[in-house]
Amino acid sequence: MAHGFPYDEVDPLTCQPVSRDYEDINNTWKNDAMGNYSLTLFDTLDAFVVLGDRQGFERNIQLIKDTYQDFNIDANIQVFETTIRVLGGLLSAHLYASDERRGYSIENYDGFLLRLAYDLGKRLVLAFENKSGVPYPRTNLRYGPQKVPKSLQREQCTAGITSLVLEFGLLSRLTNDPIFELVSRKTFLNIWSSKTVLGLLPMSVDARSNVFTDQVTGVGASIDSFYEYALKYSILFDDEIFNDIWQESYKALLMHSQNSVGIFTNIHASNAAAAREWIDALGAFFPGLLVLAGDLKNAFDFYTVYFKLWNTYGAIPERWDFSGFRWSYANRDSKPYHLLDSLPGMSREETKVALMNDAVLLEWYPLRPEFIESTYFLYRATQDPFFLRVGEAILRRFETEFYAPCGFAGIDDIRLGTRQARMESFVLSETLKYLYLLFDPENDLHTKNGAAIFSTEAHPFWFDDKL
Ligand code: DMJ
Ligand code: CA
Repeated sequence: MAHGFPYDEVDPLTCQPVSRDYEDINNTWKNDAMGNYSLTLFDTLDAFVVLGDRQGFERNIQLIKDTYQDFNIDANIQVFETTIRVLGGLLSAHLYASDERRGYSIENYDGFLLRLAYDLGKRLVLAFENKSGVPYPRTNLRYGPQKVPKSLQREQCTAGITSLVLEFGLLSRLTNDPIFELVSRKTFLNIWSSKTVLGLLPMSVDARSNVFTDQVTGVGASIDSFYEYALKYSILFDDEIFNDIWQESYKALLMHSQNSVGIFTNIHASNAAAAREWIDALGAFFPGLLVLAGDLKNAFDFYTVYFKLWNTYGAIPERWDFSGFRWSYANRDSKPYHLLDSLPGMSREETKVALMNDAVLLEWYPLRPEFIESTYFLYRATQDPFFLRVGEAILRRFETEFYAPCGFAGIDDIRLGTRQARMESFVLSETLKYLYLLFDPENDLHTKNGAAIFSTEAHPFWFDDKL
C-alpha cells in the first residue's frame, strides 16, 4: 500500500507502482488482470479478515469508499479476471461487512461495497451482448465491448465463459436484480449442451462464431474453473442441475482422462485420443476440488505428482511435459520423494538434466496458489501432518528465494532462478491466504463461518435467504 496504491500492483523488487499505461491497456493482452483500478487492494480486502485484522479491514474499506464512487474507467479489461478478482473481492468484503454472524460486520455499514459491485456488474454484463451467444472476453469499463479492438475479442475459453456464474449469481441474489445470474447461467448451460458424446467440453472457443477451435481438453488452463464452478455453484445455491453437470463431467474425466498414475491428462474431447502430454500449474487446483467433491483418493494421487514437481524445482513449472518419465508409487507412503523414477536407460545425473532442460515447457512460476490451495484442502480433510510439512517447505521458499523488498517476487525461469519483477494480486489474495490458513486451525474462518465456499480467487462466499 505504501508504494503501490492506487495502482494495480507494486513491483516487489524496485517498489515502484505498476499499472498498464493507456496504450497498453487498450491494445495488448498481457497483464490482462490490470485495469487501473487498484486491483490488488480489491482482491485483498477479505484477506484482512483471514488475518484477523479488523482494523485493516475497516481502514481499507474506508479508503475504497473515499477513492471509488464507480468503475467509470476508460480501460479495456478482461471480463473473467475482473469478475473473479475485483467483483469477487467486493462481494466477499460486503458479506463480511454486513453479516453480524461472522464477527467482522462494520457498524453503520451502508452497503456501499455492494453498490460498487452492482456498478461493476452492470458494466461487465455488457460483455454478454454478443450475438454469437458467448460473452466477449474483454470490455471497456466506460464504453462497453465495442470499444475493444476486434483482434482481442476472438479467443475465448471454456473457463472464461462458464466461470462468471458464481460471482454473477451471488450479485443477482444480493441485489435482487436477476440479470447477472440469468445470462451467466444460461451461457453456462448452453455451452454444456454442446458437450461431446463422451460428456466432455473442449476448451478453446472462437467468441465470434461460438465454435470450438479444437477438440483438446483437460483440467488445467482454459477449462479449470468450469469444473470448479459446476460444483461450487451447486453447493452455494443448492442447485441440482449444476450438481448433475459436475457429476457427469467428472465421471467422464475419470473414464477418459485419468491415466494409470492419477494424472488427469489432455485428451481429445470427442474420442479420448491422447493429446499433449503435459500438465500445467493451474491444474494443481484439481486435487483441492476433489476434496470438496469427497474423492480423497484421486485427490491424493494427482496431488502427489505436483508434490514431486515441487520437490524437484522448488516451484511448479507453468507447463511440464511428463511424457517419457517412468512413474512409481511403490514407496508412496514412506518415501514420497521417490515418486518419479529415472528415465528408462538414464542415469540419475542424466535424469536431472532431462528434468531441467527437456521437461520444463514453460519455465516461469509467478507464485501461483494452486498447489498450496490443494495442500490446504487436503490437510483440512485428512489432518495428516505430511501436508503441514509440505506447507513448511513452501513457507521457507517464501522466506528466502521469493522474499523481496516490497512483497514477494515470482520466478522468471525456474531452471535459472531468475526473478520476476511482478507480484500478481493472487499472491496476496490466494497464495498467502491458503498458506496462512493451513497453519491456523483456530482461524475464525474455520470456527465461526459455518459453510463458506472459496471462489476460484479464494474469496469466501456464502449465501442464505437471511442476507
Ligand atoms: C487466479 O486468478 C485464479 O486462481 C484463477 O482461477 C487462475 N489464475 C490465477 C491463479 O493462478
Ligand atoms: Ca483458482
